[in-house]
Amino acid sequence: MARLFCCRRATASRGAGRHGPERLTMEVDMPLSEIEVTRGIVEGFTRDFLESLELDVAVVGGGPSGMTAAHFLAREGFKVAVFERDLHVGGGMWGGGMLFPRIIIQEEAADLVRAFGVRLEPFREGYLVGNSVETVSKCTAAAIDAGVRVWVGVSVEDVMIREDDRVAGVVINWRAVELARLHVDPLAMAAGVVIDATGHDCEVVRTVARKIPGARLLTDSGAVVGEKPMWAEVAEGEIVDNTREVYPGLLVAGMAANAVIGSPRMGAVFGGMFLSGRKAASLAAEILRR
Ligand code: 48F
Repeated sequence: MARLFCCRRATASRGAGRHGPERLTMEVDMPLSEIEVTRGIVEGFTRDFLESLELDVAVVGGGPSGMTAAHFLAREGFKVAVFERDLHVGGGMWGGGMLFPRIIIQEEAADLVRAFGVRLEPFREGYLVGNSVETVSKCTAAAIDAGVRVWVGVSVEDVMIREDDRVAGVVINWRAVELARLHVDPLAMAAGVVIDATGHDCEVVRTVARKIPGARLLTDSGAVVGEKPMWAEVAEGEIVDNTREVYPGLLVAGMAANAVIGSPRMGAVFGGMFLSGRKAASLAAEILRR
């Protein structure tokens, strides 16, 4: 235990503190090898990476919809990983509305969010206010506890396809490689279902639409429509319905669902994101069980 307080040369001369003099003056042998640090990191990473090569579900984007979808799938026992290009998950939640770190959750989603341990404060009838930092942190902790593996700093730049152009996995590279525009070939992970939870840009769906000749999405228009300007009530009213399989093996969740179908954006209102994530999880589970 004392190892935590001192290292070999740091014998305390601070005198008796709250913890008593003995502990502070104890000399501790704490061998520390940079090589073992490196080995621990590379071995742990490699084990997890290899275990992720064949997933049930690959979730692209670690915002509220992606983390929620991943959480519910992991709870059902599916092997699920989230790929997030930032160094942190949470997507657009951290900054709340215009950097005021608060988000609005509607009554309909309150139980779901509270089940992650998040405290919500009732505001007006039907509206609850959450602290965005608390919401991200607790949702993330709950997802990881449920068994979700999260890869940060990793961008999904393409998908794998198989017979009939069915989406069969994700093609990944380091975000740093992407930013530096280095010509480095990516790697790939197979997945029974891919969920595009990339937010406003609906990047995975756009990639499929761009790269598969004649690809028709399973939507009314058959193509990516793009999000409409803000209209929170309509946006939140349509988001769960918009959450669906848009191409064989590819689902959309969250703001990506609204962007693909052509519904409005909603600003710092997040209830629909969580409900959309939960619906994406149940659709993915249905596809996998089929
Ligand atoms: O944008 P984001 O939070 O998506 P969401 O779950 O939630 C939307 C809300 O945050 C907000 C809103 C609510 O009113 O409209 O915008 O739909 O999270 C999307 C995440 O996906 C990551 C991106 O960094 C962000 O954290 N992302 C986007 N493209 C890729 C990606 C990619 N190609 N590979 C990996 N991560």
